[in-house]
This record gives sequence, C-alpha cells and structure tokens, in this order.
Amino acid sequence: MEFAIPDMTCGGCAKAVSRAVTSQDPAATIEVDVPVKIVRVTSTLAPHRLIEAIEAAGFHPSLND
Ligand SMILES: [Cu+2]
Repeated sequence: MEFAIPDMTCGGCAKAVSRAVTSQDPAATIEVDVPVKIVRVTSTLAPHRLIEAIEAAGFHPSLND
C-alpha cells in the first residue's frame, strides 16, 4: 500500500513515520520517498491501522489507490 504524507518534509519525519509503522507491524517493509512525500509499505495489517499510527505520530497520511 502507498500513503501520501504531505507534512513529511525531512529525514526526521521519515524516521518518525517509519517508527510509527514498525510499532504496529515489526515485519513491515517500508520505503520512504521524502522528496515526493510518499511512503510504500508492505504489511499484512489493514491500512487504517497504519494511518492511525502515523496520525498519532503527528502526520496526516492518505491512502493512494
Ligand atoms: Cu521532518
């Protein structure tokens, strides 16, 4: 799945988002592209679980189709 996170602007944000995802699914594969503000995640979890975790870290993700 792929999330657009417009307020992810630097490596620190990327780290915080990655941490939020792995807190929910330690086995998740995460690919962060800061310049285009996109995060790709391979996980067995439902997208809303990860959205909630990323929001709790202070960001505003939306799921891309
Ligand atoms: Cu940042």
